[in-house]
Amino acid sequence: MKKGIIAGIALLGAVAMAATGCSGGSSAASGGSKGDGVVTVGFAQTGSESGWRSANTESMKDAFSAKNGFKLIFNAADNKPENQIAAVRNFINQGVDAIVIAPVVTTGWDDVLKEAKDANIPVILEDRTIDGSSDLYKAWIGDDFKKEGETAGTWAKQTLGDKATNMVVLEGTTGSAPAIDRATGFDDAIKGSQIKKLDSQTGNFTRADGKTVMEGFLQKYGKSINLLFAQNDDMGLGALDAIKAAGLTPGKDIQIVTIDATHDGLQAAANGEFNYVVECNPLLGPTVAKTVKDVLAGKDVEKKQTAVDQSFTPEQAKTALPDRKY
Ligand code: GZL
Repeated sequence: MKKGIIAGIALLGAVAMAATGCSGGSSAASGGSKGDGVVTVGFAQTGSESGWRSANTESMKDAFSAKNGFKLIFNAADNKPENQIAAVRNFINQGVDAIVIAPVVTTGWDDVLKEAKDANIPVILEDRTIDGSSDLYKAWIGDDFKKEGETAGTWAKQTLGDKATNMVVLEGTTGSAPAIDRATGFDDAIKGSQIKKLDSQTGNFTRADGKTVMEGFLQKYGKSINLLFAQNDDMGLGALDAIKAAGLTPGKDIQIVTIDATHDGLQAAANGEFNYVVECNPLLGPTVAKTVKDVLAGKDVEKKQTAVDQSFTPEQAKTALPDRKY
């Protein structure tokens, strides 16, 4: 499989993309339009669970705008897989030119994606991945969740790993690719350290659930907690409220590492409340839109296009904040 960095794509809110493999384009040589030059795209988004999701939705809506030659039919599934599958079936019934999906969870996609394939409607995945056969979609554009977990875990091991450390974990949406892969990457990275996982529970990538679950951790483990790994900023931000309400100082009594690097997450780092933040760039819209047009024009497209992410200490967060696009 060909692998390389595609840095030359002209993207607004550019993210450098690493590309792997190729897939055959669609047979729709006309560019997919109904003869009016407008490409109709159904986009099945997860919902509006976090700041990251809001930034991703904005990026996608900007990229799939009328001025760029698209008619976007947008659906947010309230993080319910059944809603998302129903939305995709609806797009198929409407005869859209292409379907883009940010899959809430990795499972349950084979049947509806086969229906899309039978209807000759190309599917492109953005953000999250699925377990189904890669023959069922033309391309995936997103971030390397396992690497994000490894980066967070490596920081934790280097910072705390040489002394007895009790950790709690706020997991993302159960069954979602980021929750699965971030946990795998983090756990691999802390192997051999003295970091002990006291508990791990889903906070559904939301602030509210992050706060509630952290309250439970604090009631159960109290001051014995030394480290929180929150699989996204929003759950970490919710946990801050619980930690302060318990009379503890976040970033000191409990060190916190999170993933996303949204504006609020970097602000928490700049304030010294988060100790390390790993980026997961949500500005995927331009690359996804270019991929849709290339597929509809029958061009070969990269099967996997991975955004290049960075990470931030509190000092690096302070420096980065003024120029952040999300
Ligand atoms: C990651 C994305 C995750 C974010 C969360 O690419 O799927 O979903 O980390 C978001 O903030 O809710």
